[in-house]
Amino acid sequence: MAAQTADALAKLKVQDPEAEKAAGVAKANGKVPAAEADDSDEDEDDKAAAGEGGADAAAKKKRKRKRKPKKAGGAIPTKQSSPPRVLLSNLFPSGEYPVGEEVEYRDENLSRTTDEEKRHLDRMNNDFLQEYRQAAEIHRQVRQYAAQNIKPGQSLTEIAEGIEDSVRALSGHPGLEEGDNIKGGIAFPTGVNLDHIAAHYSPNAGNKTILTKDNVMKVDFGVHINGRIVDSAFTMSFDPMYDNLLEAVREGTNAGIKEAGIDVRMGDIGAVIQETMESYEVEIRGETFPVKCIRNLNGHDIRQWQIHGGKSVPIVKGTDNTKMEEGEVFAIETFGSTGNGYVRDDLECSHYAKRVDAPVVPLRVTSASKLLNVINKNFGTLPFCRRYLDRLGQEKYLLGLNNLVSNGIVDAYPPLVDKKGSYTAQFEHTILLRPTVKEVISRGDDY
Ligand code: HZT
Ligand code: MN
Ligand code: MN
Repeated sequence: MAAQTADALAKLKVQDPEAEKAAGVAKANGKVPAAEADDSDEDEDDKAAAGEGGADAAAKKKRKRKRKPKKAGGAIPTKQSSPPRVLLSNLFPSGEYPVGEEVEYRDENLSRTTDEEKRHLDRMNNDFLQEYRQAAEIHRQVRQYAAQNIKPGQSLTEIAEGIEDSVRALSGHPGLEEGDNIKGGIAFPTGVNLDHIAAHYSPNAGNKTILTKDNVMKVDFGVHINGRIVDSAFTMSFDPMYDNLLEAVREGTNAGIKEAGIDVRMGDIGAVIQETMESYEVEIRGETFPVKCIRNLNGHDIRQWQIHGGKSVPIVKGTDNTKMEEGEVFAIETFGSTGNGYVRDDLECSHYAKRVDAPVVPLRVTSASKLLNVINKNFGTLPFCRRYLDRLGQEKYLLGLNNLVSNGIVDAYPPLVDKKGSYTAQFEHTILLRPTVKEVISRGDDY
């Protein structure tokens, strides 16, 4: 059995399936927060209108209609603000979060959906599921605001910080007190990757880069609740010239998601992604380019507190016979390019993460040892960036940070770039291989 399932089993908090049904589960795509769906005021109005409560109910209804909607003074808000600042748990007081897109398994795994033993396993995972769904709903609400409000002329710093402030507010963990990011919050640095930069670019202090109408920007951010990480990304542009590139990659990712499942081989997933994406071409300023998969980028499994668990999901055809397994979580992400379809490390590094298997060694450089304490308290094994150290008040930490990297305690993730002048796009979703169904946890009405 996969580690995640075993971990969830240990908690063994069995929920009453009938109570669960009665509470009603809001659908991610329907976008109905439980706080609104369960509105008791409306229930009373309905009764009065149906003549159920008689004259008393009718009078009550009148009083209610005249009363001004409650404001401030401790009332729990029922809708998200703009920019998003309302704690998500206040929008879902029942603790039941919207379900992602549930997809039945195929072929010999179709019977899992109705299998009693599998349904039992699924119910035992309720805490795990609600944590994932909460993180996913935060991702949807934050990216909806981001996609609608990011405009040419803004700086990449402004854009990244806007997303990060929203994630902190909705997850309730501002991350400025020690250990503040432990229950939930930012799972890894916000990637704001322009044009030929495919991944792992986030501005460091002093970066003055401004987004223009000609850029193709990949926005990749992560939200976690109790270490359950939702990793999802989209691409935005302001010129329809790039539409085919974006569509090729969006469809590549969707093909990969469709193919994914329990006992499915990684190589088969890579093959359908490549077939789908490379059936497109894109014309940019009069020149036609085939859309190529970036062959040295891939998706990955996700474990609790661990953004990559060791399994890779290729995005080109190959010979990887490794299978996906029950209980595993995967980030299905694909990248297309008008360039080489191959990336290399370049530019100043922003992303870092403490290794899960970091050796415990005495550190002779004082700044390294002090920085490691800060990392342990604030990020654990979750990736972080230089800006997150800055806002915690850390100064002159680069020597210490580089020392942790050379000691194999911290990994550096420099930006990954294709050929200069090329354009790259990315779409990414997190999926759960539940015992009964595949749940595309981060699916929204946007992508
Ligand atoms: C590394 C550092 C981060 C994981 C994929 C990814 C963004 O390229 C095995 C396969 C955040 C994530 C990661 F700060 N990477 N997803 N979203 N980046 S990866 C990788 O290093 S490891 C892919
Ligand atoms: Mn990502
Ligand atoms: Mn990823």
